[in-house]
Amino acid sequence: MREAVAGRANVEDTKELLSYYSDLEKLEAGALWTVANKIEPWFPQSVSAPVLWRYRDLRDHVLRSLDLVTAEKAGRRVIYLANPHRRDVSAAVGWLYTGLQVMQPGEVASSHQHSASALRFIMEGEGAYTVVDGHKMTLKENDFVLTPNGSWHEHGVEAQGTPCIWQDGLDIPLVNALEANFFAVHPNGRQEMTYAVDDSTHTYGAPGLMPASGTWSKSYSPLLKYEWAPTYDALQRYAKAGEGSAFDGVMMNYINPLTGGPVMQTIGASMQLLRPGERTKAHRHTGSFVYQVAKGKGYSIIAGKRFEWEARDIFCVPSWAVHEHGNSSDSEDACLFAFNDLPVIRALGLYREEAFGDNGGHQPVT
Ligand code: 1HN
Repeated sequence: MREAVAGRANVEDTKELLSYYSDLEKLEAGALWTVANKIEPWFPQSVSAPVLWRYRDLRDHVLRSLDLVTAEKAGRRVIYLANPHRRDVSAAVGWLYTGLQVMQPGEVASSHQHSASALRFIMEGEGAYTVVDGHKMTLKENDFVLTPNGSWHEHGVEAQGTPCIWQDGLDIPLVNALEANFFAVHPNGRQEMTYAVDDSTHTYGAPGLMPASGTWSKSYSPLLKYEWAPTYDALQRYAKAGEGSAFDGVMMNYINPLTGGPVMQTIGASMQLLRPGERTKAHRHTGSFVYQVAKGKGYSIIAGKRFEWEARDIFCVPSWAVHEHGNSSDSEDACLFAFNDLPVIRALGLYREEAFGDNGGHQPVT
């Protein structure tokens, strides 16, 4: 790939050079100028395509898996979402994985740990719970729960519950790309539930408050479950207090309350509210995002392609793709949950953001 720009590689092939390249190749070596323009793009070139996965298309297939495999045999009964250009690494976008997990009432999946960090966003059903290092958390629709890297975790649905479906999000493609992934099955299959049910949220989940005594010694966030009701309430209050962002609407990050930073070392998460008729300005930034529509109906334009979404649909925005979101209702708000790899991008000094064009800001949809 030659480029006629000063500072870029622009070497024409000659007979001598071609034979030189083949000599180098035999020695597992090569001339940088033959690949330099490709490996040093002018701006990020995401391999991932923007994709919308419609829940109404997937839901029946997810439920079908209940009859086809046991949770025991499958380990986890999950339908993963594949990016058409990233099939080799089971990534939904960039280095992020996502899937839909389903469990029957009375089922418990065995406890395990891995180096990948994981999260769940609850989509439907009654009676789901997750246990993380002995902390049992009950889960309802639109609750968000962490299973940080290295923590023992297992999921289940109470016998008197209903089939439950949730979205899993992991950085597993990243951890595998870094060749740093370990996995272990819990020696007893199940963990002891050593703490009061929901103690994490009861202790660390009150906004603006921290327990006056006690210490937290783990490296991960002491708040492991973020419930929907206070999240939605916080967004509505924030919406009353100001305009929010022209690019993101009324958006709040889920945080580790001890650090104020992202929920996990490698994964950040947010919830954003788009007011009735709101349409955000288009922008782009580095970092990959997986969204789930928590509420409402709308559309996103991602890299020039329009996707119409409704509650429970999942879609992705690849790194540096120009994107904007719109709420297509004139009376209801819309909420988008998202998780991303921004903590990694920022820790490596790779965050960049840029406004794109100008659509006049918060324009009503016409
Ligand atoms: C995992 O541990 C879970 O714990 C779900 O429920 C999905 C996908 C890849 C690797 C590990 C879980 C997963 C996963």
